[in-house]
Amino acid sequence: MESLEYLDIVVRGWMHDARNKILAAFNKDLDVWTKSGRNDLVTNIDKEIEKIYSKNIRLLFPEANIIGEESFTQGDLNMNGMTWFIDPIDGTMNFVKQHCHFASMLAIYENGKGVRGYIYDVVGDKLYWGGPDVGVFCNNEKMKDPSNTVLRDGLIGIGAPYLIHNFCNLQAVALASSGTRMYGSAGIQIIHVIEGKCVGYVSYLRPWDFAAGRVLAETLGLSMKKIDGTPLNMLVSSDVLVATKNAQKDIAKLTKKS
Ligand code: 2AM
Ligand code: CA
Ligand code: CA
Ligand code: CA
Repeated sequence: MESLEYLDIVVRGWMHDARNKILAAFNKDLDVWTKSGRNDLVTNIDKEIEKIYSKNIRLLFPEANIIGEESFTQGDLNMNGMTWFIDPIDGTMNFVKQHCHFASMLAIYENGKGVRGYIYDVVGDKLYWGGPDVGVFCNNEKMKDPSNTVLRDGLIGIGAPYLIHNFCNLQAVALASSGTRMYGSAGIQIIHVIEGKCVGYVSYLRPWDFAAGRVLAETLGLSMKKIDGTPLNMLVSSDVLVATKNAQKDIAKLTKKS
């Protein structure tokens, strides 16, 4: 990759354009379809934004792998060379029902290593972006590493199905924390962890849900792994725990195999 600094300007521009399209859609009728079930929605805006991101990426990097939620087909996936992950709207249910609490996300990996993550809190107009060589920014402001708070002293984000079904004994984790939060958007919940507003977030996630967050979280000294402490596979959906290093240790003591 030639100039990451230039690429950041370009990608941030794409995301600002996407934001304008998404906000304009609040005043129009949406086309909404269900995917795997009635809780899993996609709209014409999700599809449109992903198409625009893909087209922009292809123009600059014709050879790159693109793994996007709305165009994903299970096939011969690999992470050789450059790979982009696209989640055009993360928290589509919130986009449709609340007009807030959703994000737009992009990530860049080179030979499997995270290079850039971009998570845009669209309604809050806060774009969190960066990577290991530059650090993490919120818009133009450099972020500090969040403090290494223990579970007992912090809020924990948990995906609703995991808490309801007590996956891996997560109800004990919720009880040991200062409180539990659920916002229905992985991107928004990961923002809360990198900002130090929550000590962790755990959910079942797909690669485009956690690709950007992983780059930002690890750059800020947070842990992002499976609940059992094993590394994430960027091409596989799994349980994901992003947390301060201390909270990760506390959670490891309370969780069990499910
Ligand atoms: P999405 O809105 O981009 O689909 C809560 O639903 C969070 O989990 C959202 O970030 C959502 O991303 C993600 N998620 C992952 N798999 C999902 C699924 N099968 N159904 C609904 N949400 C899913
Ligand atoms: Ca979806
Ligand atoms: Ca998502
Ligand atoms: Ca999505």
